[in-house]
Amino acid sequence: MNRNMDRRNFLKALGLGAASLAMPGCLNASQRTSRAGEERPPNFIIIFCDDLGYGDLGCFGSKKHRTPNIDQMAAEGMRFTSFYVTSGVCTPSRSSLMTGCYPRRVNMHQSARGEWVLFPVAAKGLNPKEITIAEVLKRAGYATACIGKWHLGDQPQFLPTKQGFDYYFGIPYSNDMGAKQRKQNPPLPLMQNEKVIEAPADQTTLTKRYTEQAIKFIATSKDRPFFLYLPHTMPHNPVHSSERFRGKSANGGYGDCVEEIDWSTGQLLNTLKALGIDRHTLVIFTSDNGAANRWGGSNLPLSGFKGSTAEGGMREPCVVRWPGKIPAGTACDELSCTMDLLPTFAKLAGTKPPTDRIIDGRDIWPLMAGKKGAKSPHEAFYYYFRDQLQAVRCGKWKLHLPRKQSRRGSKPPPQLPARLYDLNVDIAEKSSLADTHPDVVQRLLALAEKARQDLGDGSKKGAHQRPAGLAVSPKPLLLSSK
Ligand SMILES: [Ca+2]
Repeated sequence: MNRNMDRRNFLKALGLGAASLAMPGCLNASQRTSRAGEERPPNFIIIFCDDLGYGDLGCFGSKKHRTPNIDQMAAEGMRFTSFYVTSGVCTPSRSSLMTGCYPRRVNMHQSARGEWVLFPVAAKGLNPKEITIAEVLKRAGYATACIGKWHLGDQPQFLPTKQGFDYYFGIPYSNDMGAKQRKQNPPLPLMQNEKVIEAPADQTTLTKRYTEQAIKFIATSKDRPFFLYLPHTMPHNPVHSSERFRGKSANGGYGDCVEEIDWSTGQLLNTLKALGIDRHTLVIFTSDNGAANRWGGSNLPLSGFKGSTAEGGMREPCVVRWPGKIPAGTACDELSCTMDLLPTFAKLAGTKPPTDRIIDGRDIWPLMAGKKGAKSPHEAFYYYFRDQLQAVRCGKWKLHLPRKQSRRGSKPPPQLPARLYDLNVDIAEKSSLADTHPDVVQRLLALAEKARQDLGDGSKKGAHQRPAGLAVSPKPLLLSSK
């Protein structure tokens, strides 16, 4: 891109005239505070894929997918190689990104009916009383937008616009939850703010439309700090991509999606450069959980898949870029997680995370900044599957707790023994050292007990859980009649 291309020409090249920049919920030029030339709080962009695996990007070892833009982002920034989500599935994982808390803390570890995620017309939703990362930043003067898949409640009181986002464009839950897959469900809704604008959503153009919406939001918000949360619908199955990418990758429809997301990421980074805000913007690229054991994704070299507490279910590829602030071409293997983004962003925005409640995340700016000797702020990290605590990590050690297998069936579930892995040398969790390191097992069991008391385990409640939101008579999201 020509660096001298001015904003108008750039936007024209993207097919975005000035008129198309008028977006509901965004302030106009006279309402904005220009901070150009001053040391100002950074903009934040979180690109959050759905079910993208640890081994699905070139910069994380994929030989199948062409991801030059994300690889370039990694070359200009930092790869986090021990970056976790708090669950192997969508809803609980997203509740942690939004609140900086474990899913059980905010009671979003399963649906009101005990399912592993929320389904359409769910009674449950992220409690509006929780203070989301968007609310923290909005209170600090940020423009905020959520563009993509939400999945934290589809009732009016739970939608993004009620959780700190000025603007919302996207689908409220997974792309396999429409009437096509389950007859009792409403057609998959595409929403703008609180209104269904298309049903069923044309999924082939979703990534493209999200990208256009994201660019519009960035352009409209460029003179004030902004927070863009871009939770892509892809590459969650059923995979769809626009014509330009369809059938072009070496890995079927899944690879097509990944390559379109890579293109999308390049478009956003080019937009930041063209608008002159590249050096004012921290961009994070990661995923909500690991790849599933079918559909074409890869978690290699990790073992396990989406929905499990193996590393492959919960350790995500993560790239962080902020020119001039995050050292280029580096990697960080210290344990960190999506819960850390709320306190980290709060600090960088010159504000504080909520102080009236427990926040599990910690400020990881020293890690991102490449501060010499910086260590993970977490004594322990807990791996839950639905309501069950299944594993704990402390430093290089990961202990899979002895437990009954959760699978239901006619036979009694088998008892699983404790398994201990040194993740520094055994990232694929192949050789248990439980027998030779009983002291480490005891130490991690004690940490697990702390989590049980605090967050709960199975039907046992924790001492410091907070309630989810609950709708009395949930209704489907339908295309409004004109
Ligand atoms: Ca997911």
